[in-house]
Amino acid sequence: MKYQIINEKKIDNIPWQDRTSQSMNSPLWRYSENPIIARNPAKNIARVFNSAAIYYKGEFISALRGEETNNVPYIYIGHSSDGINWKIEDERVKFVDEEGKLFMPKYAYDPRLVEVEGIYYIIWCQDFYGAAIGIAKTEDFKTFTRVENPFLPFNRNAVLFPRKIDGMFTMLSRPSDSGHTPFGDIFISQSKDMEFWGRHRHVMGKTDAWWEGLKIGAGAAPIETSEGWLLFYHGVTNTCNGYVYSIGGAILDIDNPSIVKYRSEKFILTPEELYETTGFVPNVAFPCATLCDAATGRIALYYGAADTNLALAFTTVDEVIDFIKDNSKVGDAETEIGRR
Ligand code: BMA
Repeated sequence: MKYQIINEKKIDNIPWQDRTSQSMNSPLWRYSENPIIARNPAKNIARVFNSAAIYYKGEFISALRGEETNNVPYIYIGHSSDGINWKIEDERVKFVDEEGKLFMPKYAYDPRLVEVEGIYYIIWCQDFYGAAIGIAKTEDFKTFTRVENPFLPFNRNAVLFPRKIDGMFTMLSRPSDSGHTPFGDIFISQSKDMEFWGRHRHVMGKTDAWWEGLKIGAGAAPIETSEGWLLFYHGVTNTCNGYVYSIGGAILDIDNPSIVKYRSEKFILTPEELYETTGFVPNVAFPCATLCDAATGRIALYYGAADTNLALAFTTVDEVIDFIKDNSKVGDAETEIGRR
C-alpha cells in the first residue's frame, strides 16, 4: 500500500466486493446488490437512508435514520454480522438525560456514529427552535445519554473526529438555516469536555465547480491516514428540478484540520443508479459513515440514496487518495485561515 490508514481497528470481515468496470469516472464502486436497505424495511418505518455504521465487539452496529410512516425521522439501531444485512430494532432509540429520565428529541435525522476513547457518540440533526445538532453517548448500545447541544441553531451535518486533536474533541459542522438551506460551508470547532465548544475555524466552502456550487457539508467521520484526514463530504448543485447531492473528497492536515491539503474538484460519486435518481427526493447521494480496514486499506462507505434507500460503495485508501490528489484544486474556498 502507498498510503496507510492509521488508528483504525482491523476489520477482517469488512463488507467488500472487488472493483467493477461501472466506475470509470470514480474512485468508488457501488455494491452490486444495492440498496442494502430499501423501502418499508420494518414495521412503522417507511424509509431508511442517511445512516451510520460502526464495528463493535465482533458485529456491526448502525445508527439508522428511520423515517416513520408519518414521515417523521428518528434514530433506530441496527445489528449485522456482515455490515450488509441489517436487523433493525423494533423501538426507536430512547434517549435519556443524565438522571436516566427519558429525553427524546422532537425528531432526529442524519445520524453519525463515532467512537472516541471507548465511548460511542451519535450526532444528529434535531429541533432546538430550528435545525440544530444533538449528541448522545453510549458504551453498550442500550443506554443512550444525551450530551449538551454543542451549537446554537441553526446547524447541521456535525461530524466528530475519531480521536482528540491537541487533547480536544474536534468536530466539523455546517451552520445553516432551518429550511432547505441554499448556502453552507464546513467549519471546525474544539472542546475539552464535549460541553463547551470554541476555537471555531473555517475549513472549506462551496466552489466554482458546478456540482458543489451551492453548499457543502461534512459526511463521514474523517479517516486518519498517512496523508492527512480523509474526508468524504456532500456537495450540492441547484438545478431547475431542485438540488442534486454528490459525494466529494478532501484531505485535511493531520495536526490542524482547518487546513485543506487536497480537495478533488470533481465529484467522487454522483447519483446515477435508479435507487439514487428516483425516490422521495431524487438525485441524492449523502455519505454518513465509513468502515475501514487498516491491514488491507479497504474502505466501505455508507450513503443515503434519494432519501429513500441505504447504499454501500467501496474504495481503497490508495485509489481514493490518488484520485483526490490527481484532481486537487485548493483555492480561495479553503484558504481563509486568519479570518475569524
Ligand atoms: C438535506 C438533509 C438531508 C437530505 C437532503 C436531501 O437538507 O435534510 O437529510 O438527504 O436534504 O433531501
